[in-house]
Amino acid sequence: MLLAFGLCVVGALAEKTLVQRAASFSKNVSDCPGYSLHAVEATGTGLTAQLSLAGPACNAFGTDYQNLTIQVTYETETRLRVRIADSEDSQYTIPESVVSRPAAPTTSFTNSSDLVFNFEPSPFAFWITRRSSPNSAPLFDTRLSALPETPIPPVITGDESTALDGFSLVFEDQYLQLTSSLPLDTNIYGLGEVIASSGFRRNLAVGGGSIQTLWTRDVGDPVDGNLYGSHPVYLEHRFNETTNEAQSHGVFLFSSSGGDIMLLTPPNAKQSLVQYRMIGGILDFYFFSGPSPVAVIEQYGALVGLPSWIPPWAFGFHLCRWGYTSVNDTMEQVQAMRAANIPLEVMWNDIDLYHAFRDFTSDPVSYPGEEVRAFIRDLAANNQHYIPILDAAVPHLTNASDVYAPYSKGRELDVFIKNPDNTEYIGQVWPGYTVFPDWFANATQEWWTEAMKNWSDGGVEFSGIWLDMNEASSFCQGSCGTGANLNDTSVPSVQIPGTPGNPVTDYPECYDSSVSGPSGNITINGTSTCTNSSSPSGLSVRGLGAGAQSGVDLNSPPYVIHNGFGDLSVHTLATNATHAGGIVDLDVHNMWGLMEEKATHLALQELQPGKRPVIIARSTFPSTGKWAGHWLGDNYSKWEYLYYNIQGILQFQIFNIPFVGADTCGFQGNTDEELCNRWMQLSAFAPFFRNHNQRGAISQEPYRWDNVAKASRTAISIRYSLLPYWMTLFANASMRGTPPVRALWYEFPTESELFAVDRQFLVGADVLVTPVLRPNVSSVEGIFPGRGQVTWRDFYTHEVVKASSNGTATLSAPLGHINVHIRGGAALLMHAQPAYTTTETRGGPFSLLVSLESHSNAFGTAYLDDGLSNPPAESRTVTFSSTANELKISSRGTFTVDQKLEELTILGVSKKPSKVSVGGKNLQKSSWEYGTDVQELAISGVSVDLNSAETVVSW
Ligand code: MIG
Repeated sequence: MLLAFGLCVVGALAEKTLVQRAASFSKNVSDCPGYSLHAVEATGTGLTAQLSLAGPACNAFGTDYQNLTIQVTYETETRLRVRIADSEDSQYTIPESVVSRPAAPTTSFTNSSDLVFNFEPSPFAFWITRRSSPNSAPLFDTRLSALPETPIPPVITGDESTALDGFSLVFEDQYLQLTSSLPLDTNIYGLGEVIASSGFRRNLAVGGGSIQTLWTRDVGDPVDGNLYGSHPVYLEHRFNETTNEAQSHGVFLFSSSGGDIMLLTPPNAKQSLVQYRMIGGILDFYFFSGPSPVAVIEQYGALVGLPSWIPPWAFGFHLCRWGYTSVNDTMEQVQAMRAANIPLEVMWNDIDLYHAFRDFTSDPVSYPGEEVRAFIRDLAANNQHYIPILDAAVPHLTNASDVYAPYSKGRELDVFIKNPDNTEYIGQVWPGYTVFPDWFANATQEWWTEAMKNWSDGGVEFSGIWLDMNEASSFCQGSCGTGANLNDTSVPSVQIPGTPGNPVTDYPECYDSSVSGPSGNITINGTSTCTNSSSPSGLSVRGLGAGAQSGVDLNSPPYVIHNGFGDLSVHTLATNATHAGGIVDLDVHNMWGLMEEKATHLALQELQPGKRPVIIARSTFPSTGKWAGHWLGDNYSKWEYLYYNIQGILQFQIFNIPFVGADTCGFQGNTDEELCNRWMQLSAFAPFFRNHNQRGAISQEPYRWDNVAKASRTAISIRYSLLPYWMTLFANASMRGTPPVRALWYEFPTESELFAVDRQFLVGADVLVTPVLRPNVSSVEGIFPGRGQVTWRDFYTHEVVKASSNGTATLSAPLGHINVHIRGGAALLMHAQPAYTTTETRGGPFSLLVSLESHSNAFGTAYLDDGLSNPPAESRTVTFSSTANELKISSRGTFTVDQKLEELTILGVSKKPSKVSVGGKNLQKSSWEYGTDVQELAISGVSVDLNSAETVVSW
């Protein structure tokens, strides 16, 4: 059967394939001699030294290099680089043109850095300590004395390659291994992209662990398998109960190579381990000293590049599906949303838009260019936007009667990836046989920009771009051109979901379509047939050890990484596909998506000068955030995936790709009313908010069910009122790499009960979201950080949460209600009149919500600009700082804010004031009210100019 490996098709929820692997892993590596160090030289910014192989080559999975060069650079006070490379420089390294990094330091941080590089020469090993706490365990430690002495049997039963023995440094052409010890009780977050069964905090349970395989892969959201993006970076948090000291740091391996990162805690071990097993490239490590988790993420962003500026409209609600059959069908969605009064900001089209699945086209019958243009202009007239899909593969069309310019022009400019013999590399995707842009070729950018321009000129006047299939995905294994009839443009139709023979039949856990009907279109609460609500039917978790199918292909490196598809060329380009300059895809596979994102961003900058490009992409790599945001791919319409949504958002905050969100209501399978209701509400608190659905599944636009419509209106109006807060958080991301969405422990790093919490999240520091993640319940339990020292107020009622002694509280959560709480001490600038679009919302007045901590203080800032220019030419920062009976609003910057602050709500005012004044003038009694129950002072009918340097409000 031609099924596309579970991609876009309804299938098992998670892969269960356990594949045969080489049986002698540990033996190979235990013979490796390691290296000894000599010729150390101090440089102005660190040191360099030579490493030579310390004994006979082991050639475990390739050929050992005799000589290596190590360079240690104290790049800043918080960032240390340890680069180990073959002295002959023949291994692949990522060029500056793909990921540019800050210039080399000009001053010496050798003695001021909080990170200290220590080493022993023979066998060579290094460890990293903190200058500020010299007696703590090293942050990273490759010494054999720090690692287990005896061989460790396979940690994953049945997968011999998870046995460990021999921890020397191995540096071969096709295998690089480095192992560090980690404290037993440490906490690791990041490494990706993954949906981890263990949750946001990675599994380091004794006798187990997890493997992060680095190989970008087009696969519908398996649990614990490698998927779309490759991110060899982790955030580690250590907490000492005795001293109550908490510190975070980060470790990043700058490599595009395929590999496995093993996170393991052997049984009976004294330590946990992280082991890197890379099949190419060099060992180029960066360490970030934190010491707060937010600082680690900022330090990583400063290295790889800060996230792009996001315009306000991108925070609006986006609607998409695969299966809108025509421009009229698409237009009807826009009308239906309007009729239901559910805000719609951005309408999308999937590949239905295309003529014969071809990039840069629109179908002459169902999506005629001029009709698409008229439709998009209508949207624009209503302050709405349009985003179309753009697939990675370009159809290979040589028939003279069927001219397709993107191909013929690209061929002329020599922009496509080649076979080793210099012929065109041919793959196969929706349009049939395809070629793939080679981002390393000289003319590719120019060609891509022009193709995008022609597309837009032809009617598809996009505001932003959706980049799909860029892992890069190809439906055949290896080159499919060889010996094939390339004029055959037939599409492998059986792969398309929703066509006869491939119906979409799945429903959320506990949904009984025989009772509730196959349409799911019911308007009562309680669609669930689960008798108890404890947990949805568990999803099967893929065994940790998947990998090669059987045997080793000549094109496959001897060490078989745990790629979920087995052979590296399955469902993607062949590893020997060749880029300009002779680079083989094996070395750069993981960066194809990033390079396309960069090219698309640069194209948008050229086509829409001065505007902030909006790109949502599937395959990501370090620095993608500079160019694009991300959606979490082909998730399932299942309750479990509603939960996974949260860890996905948190993970991409670490990666500095903060503009992220899931397919709301679920992509694969059919959703139901209740799941869609909860999901619309959760996603209203995610950075990127889009409802997207698979072809052939039941419709799930939010207007389809009355109660989903209602829940959506409520949540979207809160979202739009919080837009100034989102814009501020994202400005801080673009200026400093500060993560907009945070795990609870980031703000409370000494509260160990929070380290594994991933069913709640914080938007910024001050907005705590506690969503319902299971069916058929009307309450939810949440934890309220601060151990009783922090006041959390309900966003809707302003009541203070009364948590039990362990910090938890059970909250009422009927369908249509999402719990949101405001932290004591917060001051949030908001829009007073959330409207149908963000443009209209932004045109209205502001309001301010102040929540005094313990009746005494609050603080907040708001960043304001025109929302358009890139980078912002002018901006303004307004600071709100409050004591028990006074609020100071100070403002600085060059941007002029037209809208006035008209309403202020101050919570935690302990008694009714006798008078209230704004800017020195007493307010009339009718302009303010005091509510004793929730200690709320509500001021209205004022008009505070946010441009004036200082305004004092007192009571
Ligand atoms: O092979 O364009 O993840 O969002 O709807 C499937 C059709 C191709 C995969 C994307 C999904 C999109 C679908 N695409």
